[in-house]
Amino acid sequence: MSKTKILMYLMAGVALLGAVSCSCSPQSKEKEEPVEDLVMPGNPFITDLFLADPSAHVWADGRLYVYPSHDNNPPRGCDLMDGYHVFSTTDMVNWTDHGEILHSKDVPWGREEGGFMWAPDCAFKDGTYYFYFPHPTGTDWNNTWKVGIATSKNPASGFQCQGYLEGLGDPFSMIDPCVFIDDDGTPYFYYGGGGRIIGVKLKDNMMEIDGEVKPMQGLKDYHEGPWIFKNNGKYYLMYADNHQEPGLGGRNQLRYAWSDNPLGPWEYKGIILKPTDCDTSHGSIVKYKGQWYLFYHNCSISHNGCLRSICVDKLFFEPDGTIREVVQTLGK
Ligand code: FUB
Repeated sequence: MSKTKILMYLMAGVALLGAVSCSCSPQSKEKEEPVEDLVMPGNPFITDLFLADPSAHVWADGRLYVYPSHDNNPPRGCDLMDGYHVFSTTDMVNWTDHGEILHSKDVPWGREEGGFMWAPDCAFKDGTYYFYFPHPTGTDWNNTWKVGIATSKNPASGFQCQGYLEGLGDPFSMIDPCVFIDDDGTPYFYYGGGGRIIGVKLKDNMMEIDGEVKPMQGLKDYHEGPWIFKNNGKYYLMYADNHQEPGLGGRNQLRYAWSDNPLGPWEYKGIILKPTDCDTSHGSIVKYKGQWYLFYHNCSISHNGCLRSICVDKLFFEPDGTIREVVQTLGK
C-alpha cells in the first residue's frame, strides 16, 4: 500500500473516532425519533396487585418494562412487601404480568423473617440483566440493609441471586437503589432514604463499586427514591421530598435537579409531581417511542398508604430543558 493511501486511511480513522467520541459526549444532542402518540391506559394501570416504586426501562426487544415493588395484602406497614413481579408493554394499554421474579426466600443472606423487599431497579449491560433490590439481613431491619443483585439473561425471568454490593457505607436507610448507564457505557449507582443520597461509579461487572461513595450535593429537601436519567446532554435526578400536608401528615412530592455531571453537584430545578393521595412518592422517567413518561404510584384503589398502585402519565420538557409539572390523571 502506498504511503499516501496509508495516510488517507489513518485520517479517516481519526475522523471516525472523533465522530464516535463526539456522539458520546454529554453535550451532544440526541437523535430525534418520531413521537408515537400512544393512547394512555388510565390510572392506576395495574389493578389486580398492589404495586409501588415503578422503575421503567426500555430494552432492546422494543418493549417497555416496569420493575415495581409489591405491597402484599393485608399489609403490616411496609414490612411484608415481597415477591417482585415484572410487567411489560408495547402500547401502554396492554400490559403483560411476567409473574414473580424474586422472593425474599430466594435471598441466601436475607433476614430470616423475610419481607422488606423494597423499591428495586434493573439495568442491562453486555448481555446480562442486573436486578438491584434493597433487603435487610437482620431483625433490626433499618440498620441492616444491603443492596442485593440478581442476574439473568432475560429481562423478566430466570433471575438468580448473586450477593450484594460491598463498600456502600452506613446501612441505615440503604434503600431505593437506582442504576444509570451513561452513553459511554459507564454505570453509576445511587441509593438512599432517610434524607441521605449516595452516588458512585460501578465497575463494568456491575457488582462492585469503583471508587469512594459520595453524597449528592445541591438537592432541596431530599427524602428518598432517586431516579437518574439523561436528556440532551443534561443529567436529571428525580427524588421524593419530605412534604407534609396540614392535617394529613406525609404527602411526598417528586422534585428534580440537574447537573452536567452524573455525580453532581446538582442544581435544584423544581417539582415534577405534587402529592398524590399517598404519604410516599417514588417513580421513574423513561422515553418510549419518542415520548417521555413519568411512572409513579398512588393509593387511589385502597386509600391505604401501604397498598399502592402504579400509574403513568406523559411528561414534557420545556424548550430550555426544564420539566413541565405533571398533573396526575385518574381513571380512564
Ligand atoms: O416501598 C417501600 C418504600 O416506600 C420505598 O423504598 C420508598 O421509596 C417508599 O416508596
